[in-house]
Amino acid sequence: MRYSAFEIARQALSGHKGWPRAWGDATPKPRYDAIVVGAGGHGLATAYYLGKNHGVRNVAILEKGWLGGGNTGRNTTIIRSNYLQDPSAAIYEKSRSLYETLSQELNYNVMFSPRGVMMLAQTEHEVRGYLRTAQANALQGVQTEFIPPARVKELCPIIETRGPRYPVLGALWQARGGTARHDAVAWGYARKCAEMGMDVIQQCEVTAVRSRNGKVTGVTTTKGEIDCAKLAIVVAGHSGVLADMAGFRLPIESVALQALVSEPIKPCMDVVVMANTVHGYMSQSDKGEMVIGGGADGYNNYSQRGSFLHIEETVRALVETFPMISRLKMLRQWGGIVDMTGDRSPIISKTPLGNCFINCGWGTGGFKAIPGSGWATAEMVANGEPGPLAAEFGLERFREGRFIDESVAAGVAH
Ligand code: FAD
Ligand code: PYC
Repeated sequence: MRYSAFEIARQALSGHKGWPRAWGDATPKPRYDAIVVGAGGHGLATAYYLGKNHGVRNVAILEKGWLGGGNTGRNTTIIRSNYLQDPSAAIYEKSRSLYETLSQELNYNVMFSPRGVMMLAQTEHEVRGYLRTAQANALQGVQTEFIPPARVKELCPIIETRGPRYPVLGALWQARGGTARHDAVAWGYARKCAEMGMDVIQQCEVTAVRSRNGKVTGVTTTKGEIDCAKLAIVVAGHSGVLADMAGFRLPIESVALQALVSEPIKPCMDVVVMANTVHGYMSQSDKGEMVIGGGADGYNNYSQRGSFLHIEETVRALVETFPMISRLKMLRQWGGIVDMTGDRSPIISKTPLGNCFINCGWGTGGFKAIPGSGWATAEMVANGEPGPLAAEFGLERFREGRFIDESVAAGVAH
């Protein structure tokens, strides 16, 4: 069923009791052309573009919990493409541009809000870094600019630009960056996958990867054995666990990254601000809550909560730049397990196991990448080889020392 204003009016006549389920409770079939492990944004987008762009529709998406319950439903939803290196700018900008029309494409309101993202420069070092990024972005066709403190204040009046420790010296500004509703992105893709006849199977944990003669043959799950011709592992913080099942190792560390929200207040900020020196980032949700995030834990773990230290540090850091938040009550806090690579760039790659592919390593910054990453991963799974968007993100770069260093653009201290 197409969602529309007309349909809402029609459904109102029957008390809104006639809406069909957005996706069903599928029972696994014995075999699929492709299985995607992980129903986060990246897994669902991979399945969607497999169907839409490549006509591969006999697909199951297996999720051990509920869809979007991993990092996709836990992030602070910042979307931008102001990365330094060419391969990163290409995939993040592809993604950002797909976000522009995603609601129309999925016929599902993902609430993309291109309100503008600024990354504050609060040291001379950051000024030089962001000037360099702005120049690189100009060459890459990504629209960003370096703006002076007066413009920062104009765009975001609640910022204290004068200090005390770190005055604002300018900012890297991307006017078409912004936010989207995170779980709506997962729900929108899931609904379209189901519409194409794919099986979205929740509460179905993959516990083993089966293979013969060096090629994947299927997976063992808590709902039984399922065969497949191709397997895509898209499980973010659990990538190392799945890679272990498939018989290879990854250069990934899993750590907790956390966020918190304040009580709702009246609209006071209509841009997204990342303050990477004092270390915190903030935006205001449509409900009025201030959405706040800080750094990742300094140790590896799988607990989806994060340490208390970071809550205090993040809020303390932000109070310097936004003194008005000192009077806010914080409502709730949560964490997600992010998958970090050494160069802070993702892995979209074939693996040592034949017909088994992996998408991971988005670390602290993969929400913004969901549509572009799904597009690129689907292309790789369908053709057996990475296409132009994914070509530089192969696992072999770690062996060859061909890093794509994005530790500054990642914006989150780790
Ligand atoms: P996930 O959404 O984590 O999905 C992976 C899924 O795999 C999970 O649902 C999990 O249950 C499932 N799974 C795991 N093991 C198995 C198994 N054995 N069998 C079946 N299923 C399995 N990015 C941004 O761009 N902007 C931000 O502002 C931003 N803020 C963030 C803030 C926080 C607090 C966190 C934690 C992350 C943030 N990120 C941000 C990063 C972003 O959330 C992630 O990079 C992105 O969501 C990863 O998506 P995914 O689909 O790969 O992973
Ligand atoms: O990648 O923009 C980002 C981000 C902000 C907060 C966490 N990640």
